[in-house]
Amino acid sequence: MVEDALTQSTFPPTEDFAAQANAQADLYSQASEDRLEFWAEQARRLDWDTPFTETLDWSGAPVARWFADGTLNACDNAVDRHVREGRGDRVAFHFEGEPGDTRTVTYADMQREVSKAANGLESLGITKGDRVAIYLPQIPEAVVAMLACARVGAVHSVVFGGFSAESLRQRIDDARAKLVITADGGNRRGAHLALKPLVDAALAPSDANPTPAGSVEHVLTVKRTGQDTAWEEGRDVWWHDVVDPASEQHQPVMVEAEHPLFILYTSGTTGKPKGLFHTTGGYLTGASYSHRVVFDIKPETDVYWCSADVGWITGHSYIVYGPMINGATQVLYEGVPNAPHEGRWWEIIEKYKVTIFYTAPTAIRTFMKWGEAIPAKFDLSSLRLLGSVGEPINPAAWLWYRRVIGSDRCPIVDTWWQTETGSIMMSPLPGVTETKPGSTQVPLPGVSIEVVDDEGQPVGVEEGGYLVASEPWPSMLRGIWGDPERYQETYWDRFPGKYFAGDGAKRDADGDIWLLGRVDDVMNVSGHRLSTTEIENALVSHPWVAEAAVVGAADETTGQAVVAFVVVKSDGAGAVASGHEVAVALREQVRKEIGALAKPRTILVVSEVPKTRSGKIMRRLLRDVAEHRHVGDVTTLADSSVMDAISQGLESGK
Ligand code: 6R9
Repeated sequence: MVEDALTQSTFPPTEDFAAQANAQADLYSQASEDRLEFWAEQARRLDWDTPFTETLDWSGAPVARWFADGTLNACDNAVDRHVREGRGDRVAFHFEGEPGDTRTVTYADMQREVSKAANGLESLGITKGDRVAIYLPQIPEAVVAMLACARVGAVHSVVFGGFSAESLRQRIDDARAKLVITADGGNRRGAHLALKPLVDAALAPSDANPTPAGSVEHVLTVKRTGQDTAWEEGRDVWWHDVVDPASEQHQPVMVEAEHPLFILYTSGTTGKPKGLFHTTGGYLTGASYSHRVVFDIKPETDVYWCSADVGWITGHSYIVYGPMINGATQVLYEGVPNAPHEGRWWEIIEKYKVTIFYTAPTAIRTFMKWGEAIPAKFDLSSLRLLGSVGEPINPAAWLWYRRVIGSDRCPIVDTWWQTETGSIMMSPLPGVTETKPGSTQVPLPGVSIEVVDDEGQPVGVEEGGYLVASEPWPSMLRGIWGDPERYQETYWDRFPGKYFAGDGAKRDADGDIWLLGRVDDVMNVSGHRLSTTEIENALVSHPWVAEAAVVGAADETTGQAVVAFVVVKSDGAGAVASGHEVAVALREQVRKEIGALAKPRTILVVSEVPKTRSGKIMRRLLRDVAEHRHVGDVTTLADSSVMDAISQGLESGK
C-alpha cells in the first residue's frame, strides 16, 4: 500500500493554517504557568448567571468541585446566548434524514423549539433534578430533548437507539427515570427501525424484571416514521400534542455549577453498565474549550460535521454542547454511510461544503475497503481539518484519511478521551503540532497525562505502561450514579491520587504518546465499548448455555470483534443443534439482551472453557486462539488438554 511506506513521516502545520489558528503555541505556557487560572479563564467564556469566585475544590477528592459557587444554564449557553447576542439567524443544524428529507434549524428556531419542549416537560411534571431517559434516532428532536432537559435542570440519560429493551430497562431503573422520550421509529438502510415497541417492552414486566418500570410516569413520543404504534392511555403522549402547542417563551432554570447535567452509561469490567455522570460548569468548560482549540472552529464560516450518534459521549460533547456553545453551524445526519449508496457521506460533505469533519477509525477503514474511487467522485475541497476518535487509528488509515479525504492538505487531529473525561484530553493542536500518524501525541494545555508502570512510576522511552491523569480537570466525571465506592475503586484505587483510564500507552523518543488499547476486560468494537462479562452474562442466560467466555479479537475493520466460546448443556436442546444453529440462536440472544452492536462475530462451541486453578477464565489464551496465534504457556491452566481440544475444534472449522 502507498501508505505503508510512509509511516515514519510527520507533518508540520502549513504556514497558512498556523497563521489563522485559534490555538497558538503559547497556550501551553499559559496553562503551565497557572493551571487553575487558565481553566478559570476558559470557564469565564461561558455566560454565568452568578459568576464563580472559586476555581477548584479538591478537598473531597476524588470528587472534584469546579467553579462551585457560580450558577448558569447549559441550554442558555448553547442556544439563548447566541440569539441574545445577535446570532439568531445563524444555522445551527443542516439536518439530513436518511430518506433524503432535510431541515434547516437556526439558533433562533432552536430557541423556540427548546422553549416549547421545556414547557412541555414541565407540563409533564419534570423539574430540576428529575431524570429523563432519551431513546431517539439522530434527528433534531434528540438535540432539542437533551437541551430542554438541561433548560429545566433535569438530568438526561441518553440511551443509544441500538440498545435493546433489556438494556434500556436497566438504565431506566438505575437512574429511576421519570420520563422516557422516544420516537415511533427511525430510518436505517431504507427500512423503518421501530423504537417505541422497545420502550413498551422495556417498561412492561418481563422474566428478568417481573414488575413494570415503576419510576416512569410518561412516554413522550416523536412521530418520525409514521409506523403503527401501540398506545397506553394516560402514560403515552405525543410530542406534537405536548410540545408543539406549548409556549415559545421559557425562562431557563439557573443551576449551580456542580448540578448534574447528564448520566451516560458505559460498559465496565463487570456485567453492570456504569452510569457515569457529569455536572454543568466544568463539563461545559471542557467541551467548549477543547472544541475551539482542537477543531479550530470559526463559527461564522465553518460547517462542522461530527458523524457520531448523540447516544455516545462524542455526540454529547462534540455535537450538542461543545459546538453549540461555540455557535457552530453543523451537519446532523440520521443514517448509515452506505444508504442509499457508499458515497453518501462524501455527497453530504459536498452538498453542505463541510469544512471540519470528525469521525472514527472504523469508518475510515470501511471506506478504505470500499475503495478510493468512491470519495473521488465528490468535491471535498471545502474540507480544511479532519478528526479521529474512538480507538487507536493505525498509521495506514491515518495516511489514507489525509491523502484521500484531506487531499494531503488538511491537518488531522487524533483525539484521545473517554466518556469519563467528558472532553478531549490528548490531541495535536492544528496549526501548532507537527502531526504523527498513529499517535495522539500530547495532552491539551491544562491537562496532565502520564504513562506509569505497575508502581505508578513514569515509564522510559518505548516502554509500555498505564495511562493516568495526574491532576483533576474541569470536565472529569463526578462519579458513578448511586455507587460512589465503585467510582473510587474503578478509577482511583489503582494509583492513589491519579485517575486510572484503563488504557495502555507508551511514549516515543520525542515524548509523544501512543495508545495501546484497553488493559481491562473492556473491548473496543467499532469504537464502542463492550464488556466481556456483560456479553458472557447474556449468553449464559440462554437455556442452552452452560458456560461462556468472550474475548475481543483483532479485526481489520472494526478494530476488535467479539468472539465467544460457549459450552452447551448436554441435557438441553442445544446439545443436538448444529454449531450453526447454536450460533444463530445465541447471536439473537445477545441482540435481545444488549443490542445488535454486541452480537458476536464468531461463536465457537467448545467442550470446556480454559480456566486457571483459581477458576478465572484465561482470556489471553482464548484471544490467541481467536486470532489464530500459537497458544503459548498453558501451565497455569487447570486442565491443559482443554486448549488442544479448542484449537483442534477451530482448525476443523467447527
Ligand atoms: C470518546 C470515546 C473510550 C475508550 C478509551 C480508549 C478508546 C478513544 C481514542 C482511543 C486510541 C484514540 N479511545 N479515543 N484509543 N486513540 N484517539 O471514544 O469514549 O466510548 O468512553 O471510549 O476508547 O480505549 O479508553 P468512550
